[in-house]
Amino acid sequence: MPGAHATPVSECENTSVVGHILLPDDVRDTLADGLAELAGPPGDIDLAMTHYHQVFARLPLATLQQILDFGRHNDTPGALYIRNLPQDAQLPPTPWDGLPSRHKSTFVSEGTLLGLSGLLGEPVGFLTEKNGQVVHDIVPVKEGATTQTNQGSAVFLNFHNDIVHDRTGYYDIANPDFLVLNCLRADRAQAATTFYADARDICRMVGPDAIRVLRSPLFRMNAPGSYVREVAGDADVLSDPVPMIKGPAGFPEISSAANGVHTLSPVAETALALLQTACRAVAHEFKLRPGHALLINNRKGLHARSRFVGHYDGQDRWLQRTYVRRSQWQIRYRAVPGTRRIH
Ligand SMILES: O=C(O)CCC(=O)C(=O)O
Ligand SMILES: [Fe+2]
Repeated sequence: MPGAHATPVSECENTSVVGHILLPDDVRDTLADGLAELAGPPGDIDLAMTHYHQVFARLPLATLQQILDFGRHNDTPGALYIRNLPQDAQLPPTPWDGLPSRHKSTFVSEGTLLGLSGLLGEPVGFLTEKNGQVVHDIVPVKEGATTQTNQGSAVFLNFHNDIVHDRTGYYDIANPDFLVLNCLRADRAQAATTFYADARDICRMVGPDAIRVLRSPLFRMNAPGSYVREVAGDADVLSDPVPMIKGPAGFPEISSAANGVHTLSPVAETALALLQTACRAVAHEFKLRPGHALLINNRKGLHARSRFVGHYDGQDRWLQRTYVRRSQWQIRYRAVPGTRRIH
C-alpha cells in the first residue's frame, strides 16, 4: 500500500514468558489409554507417529492449540513446560551407558515424547548424535561426567543450543528447531535443574553495544562433544566465523556451542562473557520430574543444566529426548540413503 510501512520493532522488544500446562488427571488418563493401544516399541515410526497424532488430538482444544501455537508462531514463548503426563507403570533401571535400555517393556514415555514432538514437527535423528536414534536417552555417563555434553553431571552444562556438525561450515542450519525432554526419573537428590534463557530477554539485558558485536561473525562454534569424540579423534572442529545472534531485531535467533565458542577478538570475548552472565540472569528454571516434559525452541533461546550427582547404579536421572524439525526439506542434502528421518 503506498505510504504504508511496517512499524519499526526495536531490538528485542518482545517479552518472553514461558508457557505452562498442568494436565487434569482425566486428560492424562485418556492419553495413557490411547498409548496403551500401541503395545510394542515404535517399529514403523511413521505409523506410530500417526497413531500418536490421533491420541494427542484428544487433548482439550485450548491445550492442543497452546502446544500447536508454541510450534508454529514466531511470537510465542521459547519454552513450554507440561506436567502430569502419562508415565510407564514400571520403569527398569536407568541405563548407564547412554544407550537405550534393553529392559523397557512398556513404551508410554516414548509415546508421550513422540506424541508431543509430532505436534511441533518431525522428530529426526542425526548419525553423529546417539547413532541416529530418534529417541535419545539422556542419562549421566561416568566417562562423560565432566564433559559439556548431555552425558555430563558433575559440571554445569553451559548455556547452549543443540547444534550439529555440518560440512557447510555452519552448525546452526541443519540442527533441530525444537528439542523435547521427557522426564522418566529424577536424580535422587532432586537437584538437577534445566534452564531456558530467551534471546529476547538476553538482548534486552546485554544492551545495544554488545548486541552489535554478537551480531558480527566474530565467533567459531566447536562441533558437539559427540562428534569431536567419535569422529574427529578429540580434536576441535570449528565452524566458519559466525554471529551468535541473527535475524530481525524483534525475533532474534541465537546460537552458542556447548562444547566451546572460540572468539576472534577481545571485544567478542567481552560480549560473550556478557551473554553468559545475561543468560544466568534471565533464565527460567525447571526441575523436571517424572510426568513432566519441557519443550524447547532451539532457535529462540539457549538452555543449560545444573550440576547433579550421578551414581551409575540404575537409579540415576533419566530423560528421553527428541530433536524436532518443522520440515526436513532444507536438510535433505544430509539424508542417509534408505532412511527417511536420519541425517
Ligand atoms: O539434562 C538436561 O536437563 C538438558 C540437557 C541438554 O542440554 C540436552 O539434552 O540437550
Ligand atoms: Fe542441549
